[in-house]
Amino acid sequence: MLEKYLDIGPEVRAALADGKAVVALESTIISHGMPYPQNVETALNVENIVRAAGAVPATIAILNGRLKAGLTRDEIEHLGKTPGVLKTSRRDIPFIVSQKLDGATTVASTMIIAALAGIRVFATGGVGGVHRGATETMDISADLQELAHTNVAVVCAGAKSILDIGLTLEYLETFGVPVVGFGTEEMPAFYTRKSGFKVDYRVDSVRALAEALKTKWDLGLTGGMLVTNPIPPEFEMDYGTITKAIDDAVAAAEKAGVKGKETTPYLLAKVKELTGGDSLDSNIQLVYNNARLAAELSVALASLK
Ligand code: PSU
Ligand code: MN
Repeated sequence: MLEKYLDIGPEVRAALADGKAVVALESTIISHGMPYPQNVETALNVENIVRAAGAVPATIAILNGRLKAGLTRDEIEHLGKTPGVLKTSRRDIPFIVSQKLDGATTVASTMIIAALAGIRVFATGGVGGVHRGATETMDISADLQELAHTNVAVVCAGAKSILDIGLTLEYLETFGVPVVGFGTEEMPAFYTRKSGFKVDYRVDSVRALAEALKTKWDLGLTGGMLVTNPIPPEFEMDYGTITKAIDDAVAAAEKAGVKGKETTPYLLAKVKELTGGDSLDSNIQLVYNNARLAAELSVALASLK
């Protein structure tokens, strides 16, 4: 049944069959999160970082209506330079697939396809969350419901303050999603190591993280875990600069009447524009840092009996 929809790349398939470490990677970050050619370059470097840490990368997308776990270099290049590839979250999958379209997968849909393929660890930059003003707009990313239900650990650099980080944490608590700080008590805020909010658990070793995940799933506690990994200090942005850019981006989005699935890409692009490219450098570096940790986590998880 699954073969009807899902293609697992040969390298990924072999690793999964041997019980070896595999790391899922998303593709909305390629098509909507970064400009060409940095997006393609970053996606390929991320794959190499995962390999160097002893795991197999599985970049995930929908191509020509096929769910893909593991892309070729040409497929990554195609996603990176084709304008208008559809941002695909959970609700979009049936249409992108049945109409044989290309879709760049968000955290939510990457988790879905990873789980179908049997991949348990996923690295990205930032996750979606509860937007500022959500008490009025009800704009809450489908990523959070996916974390509530789908058994994939997501390694990220925390949440951007384009979101309401406090409400995002409340929402995750309600749905039983553990939020872990890797080497930190404080939830990182993507471009900065601090956000002013505490994580639920600080974990200092990859082994301890793998044991917590295994325990969760052994006990039938379905759903994911949000592993937040602070940006390395040397790539951190100035707090005042990024906060101002984000506030201005949120105000611009409101003024322009941006809604629905356009909101996050609009805010990301605006922040990039307002910080004159500095935020892109930080963004790339934190993704590399997350890829490394996810690969180590996946290796540790594969070694637990
Ligand atoms: N946050 C980022 N970078 C991103 C995204 C979010 O810092 O690239 C992307 C991810 O693919 C995430 C999606 O899953 O945006 C969330 O979109 P929405 O808020 O529409 O659910
Ligand atoms: Mn939304």
